[in-house]
Amino acid sequence: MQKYEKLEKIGEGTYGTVFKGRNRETMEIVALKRVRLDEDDEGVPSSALREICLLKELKHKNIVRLYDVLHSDKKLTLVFEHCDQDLKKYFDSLNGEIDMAVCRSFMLQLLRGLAFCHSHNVLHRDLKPQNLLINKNGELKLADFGLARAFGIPVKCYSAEVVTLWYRPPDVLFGAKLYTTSIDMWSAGCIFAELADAGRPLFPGSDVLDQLMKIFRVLGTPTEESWPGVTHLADYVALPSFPPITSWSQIVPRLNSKGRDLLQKLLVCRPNQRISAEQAMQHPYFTESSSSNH
Ligand code: Z3R
Repeated sequence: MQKYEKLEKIGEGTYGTVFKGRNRETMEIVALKRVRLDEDDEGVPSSALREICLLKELKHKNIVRLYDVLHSDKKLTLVFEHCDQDLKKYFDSLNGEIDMAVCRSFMLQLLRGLAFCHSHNVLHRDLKPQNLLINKNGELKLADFGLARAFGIPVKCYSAEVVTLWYRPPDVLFGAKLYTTSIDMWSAGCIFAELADAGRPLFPGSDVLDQLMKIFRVLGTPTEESWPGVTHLADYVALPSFPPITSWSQIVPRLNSKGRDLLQKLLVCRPNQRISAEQAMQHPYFTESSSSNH
């Protein structure tokens, strides 16, 4: 840690506190993430360390670079590229108004980052506005990629804060244990709707059942017909049968029809029917002439 000077606190993440830092040799500003694992643990598992070290090779302009992994005294500090702010803080600064060109640009950058990680078989599993970082020049970068596989997703943050369920897909909420890239595509859909509504979350559930109910009230309750195998998932519970809504323009009024079409292709309950990041990047919503308001 002598290599870095710790500066002010900039955030609280799932695994620990994030500080601004400075490389004493190069004077470069970085983000230092001190990871706290279980109190009574024997230090950092070697499997987790190996996973994390592989993430240093994941280099893309829409992924927050992991520069260094510092492991000493059973403590782990991850040294990341520094960004100006996270999307959650950006939303707080908007006062309910977002430029739809910014919404589209952020969404395309989110998909580019996802497509890159997914092509390297790295999943995020816990995408949310707090780990999307933005710079003053309008760049968006995904933070904390691959950490969920190394450390798991706890129920509570190290700071005892509850981990949000708002961006979690129905298959995971029903206890599906097979994690695939489709999990991040659901989260991307929730974030897209939130971007289009200047930071108002789409499905702000308070617990697993409330989360599922909020989703099904919009998309309709899945059945064995619409989603073969759903009733066999580990934590499946029968819920009231809601029909799907017919008017997406009421859910995301500021999003044009191409944007609403993309959103519906992301927010599909049956995971293997969800659009991939690579396909989503090719959607007509992103073609230059698609800036219409209807
Ligand atoms: C890597 C991993 C997590 C974070 C990083 C870098 N930078 C973060 S969180 C951050 C958060 C802000 S500024 C930089 S904030 O001021 O918007 N909370």
